[in-house]
Formats: sequence, structure tokens, C-alpha cells
Amino acid sequence: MRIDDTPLDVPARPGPFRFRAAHTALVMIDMQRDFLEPGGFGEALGNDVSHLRAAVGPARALLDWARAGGLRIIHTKECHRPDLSDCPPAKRERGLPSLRIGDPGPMGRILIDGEPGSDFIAELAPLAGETVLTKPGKGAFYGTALGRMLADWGITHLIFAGVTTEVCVQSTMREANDRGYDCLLVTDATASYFPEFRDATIEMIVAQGGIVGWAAPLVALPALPAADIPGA
Ligand code: TIU
Repeated sequence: MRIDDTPLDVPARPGPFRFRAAHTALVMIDMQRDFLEPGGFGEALGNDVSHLRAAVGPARALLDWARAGGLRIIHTKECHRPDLSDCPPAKRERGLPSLRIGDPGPMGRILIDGEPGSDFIAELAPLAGETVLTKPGKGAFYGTALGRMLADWGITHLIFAGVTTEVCVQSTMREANDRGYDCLLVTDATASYFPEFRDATIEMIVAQGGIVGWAAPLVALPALPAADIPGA
């Protein structure tokens, strides 16, 4: 596949985000039934999961944009092994959830890899050729091969969306920022159970000259030259 290598600018905050499609990956964070649908982990923690729905349409449009341009696409999934060996007790025992990680719920065992609840919502299901990355923590670099994969692919820039803004999205953007990646958050393709936390997170990211990265709405993304995909 040949992907365009010319620099493109996104009008973003705190200033233009310049990227090359050939060196940029889309990271779609944790758009799983366990967070977005009733009966999953998010609701078990006491959250109103309906707050996350607004991000689904923009996230799908963002995926379609990245697919048409031939960007690398990574879908992350927060989930644990069935024996919970990668789930620290401090994570399982936190708070007063109605169901804990590993407990049986309406969508199978809560936040366990392979259970229906851990799967992606139908609208945002990965396509063949896209990378699915299971992760035990909030940040997608922790306990995963993400850093090595991005290095192998020559990726320098990351575009982020998904849920929740202040938990797994922000954690991953901070990890990426520390590792030297330029990071853009697509503001309408991310959501929180607490809308004010989403807004505050965006401000934290762009403050101080973009201390963590850049932020822009979907509409700000430039049209990408169609990727030349042999046989497509
Ligand atoms: N609880 C919450 O807001 N989020 C998480 O537990 N995980 C993710 O953000 N994916």
C-alpha cells in the first residue's frame, strides 16, 4: 500500500497539528460494550453509560476517514485474562461496584477478554487488517507491545479518540507524549461519563502550549489523498 507522505495541517488547539499520513496511526480507545452498553463495567461502577453515545457517530466517521486515507488503525480493548492474573487486586477491589471485574454479568464476565461485554460495539467493529490491542491498564503502552509496533511501522504521530476521555484516553496520550509522539485528540469522537471531565481534559491537554498534545473537532481534519491499495 502506498500512503501519501505530504505534510498536512489540522487547524487545532493550541496551534496547527502537522502530520503525514504515512507516519500517523489512529488509536481508537476502548469502544467496548463493557463501557458503552448497560450491564457492563461502566454501569457496574455506577455510571450513566448514555453519556458516551454522542461520540459513536464521530468516532465512526473518523474511522472511515482514516480507512480511506490508509492510516494504520489500532483498536484498544481494556480487558483481563480469565484467570485475572493481569488484574491487580487494587483495581478489582476499588470502590463499591455492583459487579467486580471477573464477575458474571448480563454480557458475560465483566471486563474479561473473549466475553461479549469486552467486544467492540457493532458500529465500531475493527476491519480485517486493523490492529486489535488488548491492554490490562488504562494507558495502552502499559503491559503491551504498542511501543514496539509503532516503532516498527515508523509512526511518529498519533490521532486519538474513544472512551473515556479523562481515564484511558488521557492516560494513553500522556504515555505517548512521554515517548515522543505528537498526539491529536479528536474532541467530538471522545466522551466521558462526566461531560465536564471531557471538557476539562481537553483543556489540560492543550494548556501550556500543548503540554500533552493538540485537540481539534472531526470537521477540522483535512481530506486525505486516497491511499493506493493494490487490489482494492
Ligand atoms: N471508568 C472509566 O471512566 N474508564 C475506564 O475504566 N476505562 C476506560 O476509560 N477505558
